[in-house]
Amino acid sequence: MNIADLRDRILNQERRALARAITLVESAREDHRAQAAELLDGLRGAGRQALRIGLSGTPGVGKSTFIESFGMMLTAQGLRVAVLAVDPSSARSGGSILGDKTRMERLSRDKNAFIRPSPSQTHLGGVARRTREAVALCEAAGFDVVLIETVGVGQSETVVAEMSDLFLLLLAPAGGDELQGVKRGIMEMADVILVNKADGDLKPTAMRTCADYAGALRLLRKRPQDPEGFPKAMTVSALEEDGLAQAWEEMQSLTGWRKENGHWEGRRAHQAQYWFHEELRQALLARLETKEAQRLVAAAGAEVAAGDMAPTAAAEKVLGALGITQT
Ligand SMILES: Nc1nc2c(ncn2[C@@H]2O[C@H](COP(=O)(O)OP(=O)(O)OP(=O)(O)O)[C@@H](O)[C@H]2O)c(=O)[nH]1
Ligand SMILES: [Mg+2]
Repeated sequence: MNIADLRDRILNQERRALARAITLVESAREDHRAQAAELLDGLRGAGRQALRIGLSGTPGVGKSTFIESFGMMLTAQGLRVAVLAVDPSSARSGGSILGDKTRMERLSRDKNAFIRPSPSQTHLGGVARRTREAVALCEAAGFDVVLIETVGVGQSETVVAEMSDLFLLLLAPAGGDELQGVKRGIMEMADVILVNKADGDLKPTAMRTCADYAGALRLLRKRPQDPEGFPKAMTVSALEEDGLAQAWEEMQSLTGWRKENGHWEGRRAHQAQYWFHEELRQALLARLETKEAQRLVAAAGAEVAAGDMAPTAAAEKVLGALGITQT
């Protein structure tokens, strides 16, 4: 594969080159990893930036429907929109590709849109790296907006929030005064909460739910990266394409404010550092998973169990033998 050629074709906004490059960054093969690194390095200088929007929501809340409606609205304005997904459950990946292709039927046929299903990977760290690299490729290919979707399970919201400029939380209308068991940590990540399905019989419930969340958001600690009035809760109907333009306006106004006040660059710099630390941590953990390391760990573990060595000393010994620390 000619990496310089692939680079030029991506900068030239060729979708097939982009698709091919994403396949390359998804590959775990060592030679592919090296080529991917070369490609990403070559594209960094292009300096293209998209608005990265993370979107999370539980199954059935309407993520696919929202992305289709919202995406179509943006492409109608002449914007180029890429859609990526972080799906930590490999079991679901196969099905969601098919499901989403049918649910995002109009968007997937739009020449200004690019939809890439999640790679089937169980290891969230691997998914995170690949998605991050896919985002960078989409930016280099001149997309204006990159939507990164995740179904709200476990750590995947954090992964998506840490690679997004804006984080949207999609919620369903809920009866009663229960705040749908949304974890505080997830609420704290949200820039805009969208209560979906605000249509037909569900509309009054959606409005009440929205008011509940607006109240809950006001109780959270004020974040420096927010202007007055943010984070914000709003109602939308992805199905009836209602409230989407308002939501987009709010996102743009928040983005504009953050750019003017240095928070946009600040957030990206912070995220780059976060991912550096994650990569470092994972590389170190991977060093402990080699056969040689496992053997050393087992031997030192046996000595510790027998009371022949202290835990700290044993850990130091293994790290030293692996060349991670000086002995
Ligand atoms: N009434 C109403 N129904 C909606 C709306 N948005 C989505 N739905 C319906 O909700 C169901 C689930 O929508 P999806 O878009 O597939 O939801 P999802 O969040 O992508 O679901 P998963 O991919 O399974 O996580 C479908 O039957 C949609 O038609 C809406 O705005 N109003
Ligand atoms: Mg879906």
